[in-house]
Amino acid sequence: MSNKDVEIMENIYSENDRIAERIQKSLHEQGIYAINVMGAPGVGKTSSLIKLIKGLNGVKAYVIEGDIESDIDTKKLKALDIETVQINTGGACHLDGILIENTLNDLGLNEPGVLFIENIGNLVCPAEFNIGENCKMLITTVAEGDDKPYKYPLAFEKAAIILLNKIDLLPYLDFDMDYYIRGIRVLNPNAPIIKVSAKTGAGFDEVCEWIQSRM
Ligand SMILES: Nc1nc2c(ncn2[C@@H]2O[C@H](COP(=O)(O)OP(=O)(O)OP(=O)(O)O)[C@@H](O)[C@H]2O)c(=O)[nH]1
Ligand SMILES: [Mg+2]
Repeated sequence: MSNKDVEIMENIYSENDRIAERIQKSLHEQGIYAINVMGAPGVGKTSSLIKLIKGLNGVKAYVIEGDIESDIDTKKLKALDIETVQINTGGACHLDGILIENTLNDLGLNEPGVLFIENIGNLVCPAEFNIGENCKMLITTVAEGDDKPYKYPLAFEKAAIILLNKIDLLPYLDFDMDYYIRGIRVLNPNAPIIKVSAKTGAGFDEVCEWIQSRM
């Protein structure tokens, strides 16, 4: 990358951070706690949101769904009466501040609660952009392999909480739990790592307690 390219990238990041701060302030004033949900395609982001929103009984929940194409996840959530709006990036691999700011009005946040923002399925780019969230939640799975913290460090480093999903599949896989956790701890000494299954519901009580303690 040339010096000019580096300068342009720095400007993009700092402009995005400025917008993200504005979103954060506005959400805070409205009593909204925002969680940026990151993870590779198919790790169970939408399935986990469904479990979490059910578990956060009594807390008003809103969702922004980020996808490159389609409104499949939004339809799934709306069928469960969860207030959801869709963002389609049409190719971009992550959500950014402008996209979120332009979408918030469509959500009509009318009471305090929690806003889950399901980022584009991608273990790399979403970690680079703040979108006005209070914290980042990373979802990984036993099916992706135990080496992911070593290969895709930034998402693990930035996460305030890490869910290891699909633990119901552990009997069928060679997943070295110690190796996985050691890889995370080098990058991120403190984030809780919670083993969950969005299929059986295991582990989600603990995640809900963590969210409520942060709100
Ligand atoms: N066995 C098992 N399957 C799961 C679990 N969680 C999700 N799945 C399945 O994994 C697939 C993907 O789940 P989604 O919730 O759509 O994943 P996602 O991360 O939202 O996917 P994208 O939005 O496409 O990136 C679906 O077939 C789910 O039923 C789990 O804990 N165990
Ligand atoms: Mg999804």
